[in-house]
Amino acid sequence: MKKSLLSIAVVSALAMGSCQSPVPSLNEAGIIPFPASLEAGSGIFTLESESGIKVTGEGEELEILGEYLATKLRPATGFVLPVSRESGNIILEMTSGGSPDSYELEISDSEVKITASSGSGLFYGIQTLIQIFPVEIENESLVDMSWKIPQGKIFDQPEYEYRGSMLDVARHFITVEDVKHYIDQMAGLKLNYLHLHLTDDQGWRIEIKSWPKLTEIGGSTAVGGGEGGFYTQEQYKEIVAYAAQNYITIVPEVDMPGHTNAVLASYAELNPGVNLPNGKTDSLNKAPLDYKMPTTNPQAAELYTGIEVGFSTFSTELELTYQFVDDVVREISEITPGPYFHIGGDESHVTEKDDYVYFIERVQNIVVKYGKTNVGWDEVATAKLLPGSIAQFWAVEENAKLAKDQGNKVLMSPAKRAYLDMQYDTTSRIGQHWAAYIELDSAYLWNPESYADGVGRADILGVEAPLWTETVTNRADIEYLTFPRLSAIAEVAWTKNERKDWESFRKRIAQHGKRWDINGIGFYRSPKVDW
Ligand code: TNX
Repeated sequence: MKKSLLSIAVVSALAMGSCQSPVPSLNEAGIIPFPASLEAGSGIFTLESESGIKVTGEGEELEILGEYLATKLRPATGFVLPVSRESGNIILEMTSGGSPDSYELEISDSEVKITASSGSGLFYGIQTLIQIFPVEIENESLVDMSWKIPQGKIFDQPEYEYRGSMLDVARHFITVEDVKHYIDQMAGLKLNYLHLHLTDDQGWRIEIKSWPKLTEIGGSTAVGGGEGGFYTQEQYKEIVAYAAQNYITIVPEVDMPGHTNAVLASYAELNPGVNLPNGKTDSLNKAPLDYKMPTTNPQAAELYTGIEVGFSTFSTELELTYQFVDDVVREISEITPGPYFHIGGDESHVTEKDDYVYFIERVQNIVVKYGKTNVGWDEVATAKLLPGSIAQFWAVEENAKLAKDQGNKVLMSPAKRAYLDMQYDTTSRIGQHWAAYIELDSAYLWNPESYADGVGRADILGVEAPLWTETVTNRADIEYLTFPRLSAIAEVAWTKNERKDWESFRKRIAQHGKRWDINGIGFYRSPKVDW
């Protein structure tokens, strides 16, 4: 019995070896996002048991990057792949000069060499190299096959400096472990900013030591009435550090003055007394029909577990509101090394226009006081933005234009293309469709620089794909809505528009599907692709 099992294993291993598909040319390797320039050679390079990784140039990062690459290649190959300064036929070289995030990758018959002038550049070169290896490289255990890759040369650099995604950890809490898993996927796509939507009507998800009831009360539930959750500051730091190891910067968001019911439920003294919608709104994204002007109300709001938006607001006249904002921005900024602080500012339907403008202008200064650059949803451009502030376009083109006219940059997240919570089609098991149904080709086929009237290349900081989580409760839900669309958005953000090609993307993404299968990632099998 044992023997026959063994011989079946041997035979199938041999068969696998002999049937192994021919090495595709570098043009056909499933590289996503597609590189800035690529020249396919004719030969192949073979990774062997004697191979090693040699790091050269200045910087302690090099050893870490070498180990990172080795860790990716060891399990499936079973090779030792020592990392050293002395020898190895996979070379990571840090040079000086060159634009940040750019790298060169050269594969010859005897060696593979990645050259860059920054850690991020080398990291991106490593991601490309991993994608050039046969998909079986993703396996956690030994695969008996030869590890051949096509020769050629790549020079690569991103079109946009900000390439991001957002997780709404407020509507449903997302655990540290799941955020890290998301970061792993982002890293493979050369995305470099993770925006965390930390607060909303349904939940407050970050410990604030000077206002402890925010998490105690405000963090205690979620959409649908689940148990909620929050990150301690230590856990948040852990996410920040994990992201940094993956060359990803965290952008924290505290959404205000609307989307603040969780705060108003935690601290009565901050509640101006706009009451819950009580189901009296007619559809998503509309203010409550029975809205009345705020009155002073010493009662805390009730916790909210529905999915209406636009019914809550801070009092913009109350001094305590600004003390609160100051404390929150200070505590979060202290544990956020990245340059940005997102103040939300969307859908404040029950804040008077003048009050809204006053609030945004005042809060911008608090953010700057703590050394950060403001980011806000496009509505913030109806206020006078500080120089350098960023407006995140999601819905209203005129707002994006207002930001540009003030000399501010725009982050592109058009809901009709870049919202990962939109359904693919009418049969999608979760998601919303108020903005659009977004099939994979729709997520791919748009050009940030011609999308919003009057907003051109020079006005755009980058592209971000947000995942709102009203209908998302676990990792499987995240993966179903995110993949393959996040790969499409990553290419929109990295690759120049003239080098994008849907037919080529369709083929390349199919290879990623095989990788996701090996990694147990439950992606949406779009009918637009032959998986
Ligand atoms: C609009 S996008 C919102 C969010 C919702 C999302 C659902 C934005 C700035 N506001 O509050 O979660 O729609 O798709």
